[in-house]
Amino acid sequence: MARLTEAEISDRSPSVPGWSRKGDAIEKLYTFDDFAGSMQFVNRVAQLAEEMDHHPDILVQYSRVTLTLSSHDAGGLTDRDFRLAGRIDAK
Ligand code: H2B
Repeated sequence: MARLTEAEISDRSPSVPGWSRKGDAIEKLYTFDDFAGSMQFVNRVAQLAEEMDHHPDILVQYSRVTLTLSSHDAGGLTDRDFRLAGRIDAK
């Protein structure tokens, strides 16, 4: 899948509120009450990632989870990153 152009990335960014651009990736921080809340969220993200065959980098820091999305095979951001970000925040 082709990398998105800078113009395409700017167009797509408003569709994923809270995600910020970090170089070749987009990133979002989620906060929960405790570690169990973080892990429940991470398990839901893992299910979506497997369904879509697209996998975020996941950093768990007790009640904080940082997700970083990039398409490693394409070397940058693609439609798959924005679709997964949208699904993660859809429910
Ligand atoms: N996830 C992400 N974030 N980037 C990839 O390039 C990628 C992936 N490639 N998940 C997929 C799996 C690829 O390795 C398999 C074979 O489809």
